[in-house]
Amino acid sequence: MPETANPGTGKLDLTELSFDDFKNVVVNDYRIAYESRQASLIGRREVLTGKAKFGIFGDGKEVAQLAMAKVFRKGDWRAGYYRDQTFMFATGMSNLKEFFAQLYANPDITEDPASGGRQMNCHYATRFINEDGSWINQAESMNCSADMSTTSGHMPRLLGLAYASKLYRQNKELSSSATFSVNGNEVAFGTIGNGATSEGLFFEVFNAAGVLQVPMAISVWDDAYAISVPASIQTTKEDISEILKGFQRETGTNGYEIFKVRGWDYVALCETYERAIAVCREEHVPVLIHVTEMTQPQGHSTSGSHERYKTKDRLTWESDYDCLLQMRNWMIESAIITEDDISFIEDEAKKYVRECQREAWNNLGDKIKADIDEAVHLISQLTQVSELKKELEEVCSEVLTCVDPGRKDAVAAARKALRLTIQETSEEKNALIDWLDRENNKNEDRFNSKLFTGSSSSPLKVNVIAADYAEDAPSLDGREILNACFESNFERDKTIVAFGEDVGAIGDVNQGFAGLQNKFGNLRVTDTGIREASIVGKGMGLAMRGLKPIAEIQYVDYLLYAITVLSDDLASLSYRTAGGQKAPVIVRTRGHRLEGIWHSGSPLGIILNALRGLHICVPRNMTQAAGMYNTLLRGDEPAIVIECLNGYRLKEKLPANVGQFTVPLGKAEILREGPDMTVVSYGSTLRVVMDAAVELEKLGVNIEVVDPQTLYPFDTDNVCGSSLQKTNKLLVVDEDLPGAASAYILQKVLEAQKGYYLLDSPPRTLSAKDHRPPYGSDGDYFSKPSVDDIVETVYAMMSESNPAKYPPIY
Ligand SMILES: Cc1ncc(C[n+]2csc(CCOP(=O)(O)OP(=O)(O)O)c2C)c(N)n1
Ligand SMILES: [Mg+2]
Repeated sequence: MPETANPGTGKLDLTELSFDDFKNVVVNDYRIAYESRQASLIGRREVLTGKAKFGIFGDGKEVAQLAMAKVFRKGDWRAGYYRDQTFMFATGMSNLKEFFAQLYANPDITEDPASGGRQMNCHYATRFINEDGSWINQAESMNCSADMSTTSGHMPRLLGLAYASKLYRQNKELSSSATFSVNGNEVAFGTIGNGATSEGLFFEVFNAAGVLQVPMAISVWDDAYAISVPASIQTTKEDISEILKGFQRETGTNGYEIFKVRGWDYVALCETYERAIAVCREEHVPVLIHVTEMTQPQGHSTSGSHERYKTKDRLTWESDYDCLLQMRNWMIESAIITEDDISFIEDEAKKYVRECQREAWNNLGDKIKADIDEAVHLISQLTQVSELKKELEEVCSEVLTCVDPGRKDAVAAARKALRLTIQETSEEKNALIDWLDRENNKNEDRFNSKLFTGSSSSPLKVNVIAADYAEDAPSLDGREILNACFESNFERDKTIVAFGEDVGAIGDVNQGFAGLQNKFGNLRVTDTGIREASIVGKGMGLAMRGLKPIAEIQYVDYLLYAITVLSDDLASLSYRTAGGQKAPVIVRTRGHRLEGIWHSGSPLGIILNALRGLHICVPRNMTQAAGMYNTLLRGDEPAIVIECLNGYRLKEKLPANVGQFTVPLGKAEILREGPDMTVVSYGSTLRVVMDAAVELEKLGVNIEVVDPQTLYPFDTDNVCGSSLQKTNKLLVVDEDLPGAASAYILQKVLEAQKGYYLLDSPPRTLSAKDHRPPYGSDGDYFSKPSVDDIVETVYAMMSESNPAKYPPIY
């Protein structure tokens, strides 16, 4: 195998340690790594024998993680991937019992605090909010942001976690935020596999951190493979640190410090991490630590065997250069420990890991067994009074003989018993139904809860304050209303920051932030490079560390460049940690009709489908938008606000309390009353609908126009459904694709609000065409709903139900 890295000098910094202390440290490190290896070996066996679904482990990566753990301090952050169990054990952020609890998908957060059984094994997270949603003292704890399975998906978040340190250090107004940071001395540690460095997110974030000069330490665990695909197909020159050399800082430039070290060389690793993290922490210089010559003793995961694609030579090299074996040999050669003593430690470690595994297995198994016993007991009681004794006994015996049963087996048995006894009534059956109800509630909480934090600080619970208008309230451009709203909030709350492309110097392309950088400084109102994924990731990292970011995506059309971060990471964060983490970032963007294929987007269907876990706000004008910002900036859940791109220069009255009034989320408004038809619309099409309403009146048709204001949550007071009680006719108008957001609205109104039963004619949707909107006013007219289209659609529906009164127009 190639000799690529700088060999260690064989020295560790011993200034503070006696030789005995030093030996103890090294031996303890080895024990942690050895236990971690045992966990990987046993974990794989548990999967292969059917006790767990899937396994991916950190074997072959242990020793570097010991070195990384030595320089990881309280207040620091990790954003990493599924190979980091040794690091998590060495820092104490996780332990073996939790490792196995997660492998077995234990939904109890006291057993698997990272995800409450929701994530695959080795997907780590610490809980940094309390049960009530309040923050823990992050400066006093070690912090791990929640892992994901997507390779490189965590990189944008890593940037944000590091950027928070920069803001805490440089913005003196934040010095009172000591529970989040001590003068920005915290490092954000990232880990990534060599293969995942091929992803765009890696390169985007790598560049951004070099520009920003943030304390971000990226370790690349390089085992020369990404599942079966070798480095030759992944990386130019097969060497990531080699090709990133241009990022090395030089005198007078920004940039990185880049290190390369072998993954089996304990001494060199400890030295390297010591040096790298010192410069990163003190000077806020990002560092890359490229750890080469790592191995995969058991292959990539439990899904296949690496003997299929690695050569014999490679496999032999991997077993010779196994980092544990190398560390062991070095310890014996350096007289740190004898062969006998190390064997003893290994035997003890094996026993201990087994114990942890059994405890985790029994712990979950006992609870499942208790559920099954209860279900069987209740079904047996029912058997006593039922005509279907034999069938019910079979249900019991089936569930009792089930191999490795789960909670679903107890519930499924009860449901089957109830199906069988469909014709019977008895107290025993009622008892079973009650039990099933209780179990359903518990399982709802175990498996379906915490899409949002739902704490007392939820934006859904923010006080509703109406907009207040002075008699002589001035009429301003919409953008000026927003500007006044932002200014007031920035004055009120020093933790609010806004950033995005052109947000700083010119105050965004539509001037919502105009003048605010001058007033609040460029740490609070900030330009960024063109990197949408990083903008959202930055927002996430800042929000996780107690700041209130408004992350701006210039046009909603460019949201797709950030959709992976928004969907995989931000939207799933609360759910995938079972409420252990939150990132209340506000994504500000603008869209709907204007001009051209990439400046008229209204992809609400995409957003609704990809971003459950964010509040989705579609204000019809800038005053409503301001009220939504006022709500969201006082809440603790993430949201996206899509402003109307064609509304910035329309006049609106300035509320006297422009920075205080709140628009509640999920509350629909009736903009115009009318008995003939309910027309639901949102965003820019509302103005078109209102114009159409005037035309329709001339034809003797009076429509009721409902603005849901937010699509998620959607009309929680059933305003649409109630309106249908009066009109019995429903039209949904938007400018998304046919069958996209309008289909979602139909589902809400017809199914959830039971509107179906109120209809006396088929419901309709009127949306844009299947293609993107062409450039120019004619393009707009012929591809998005126009006043004429709306008038004719409404009128046709009226005509259909009463042709005598409403003869066809043409
Ligand atoms: C975005 C994405 N693409 C593909 C995958 C499937 N996948 C999972 S792990 C992996 C290989 C990763 O290799 P590397 O980054 O070198 O890390 P290693 O597993 O070797 O430590 C792939 C392709 C994924 N999880 N996410
Ligand atoms: Mg790899």
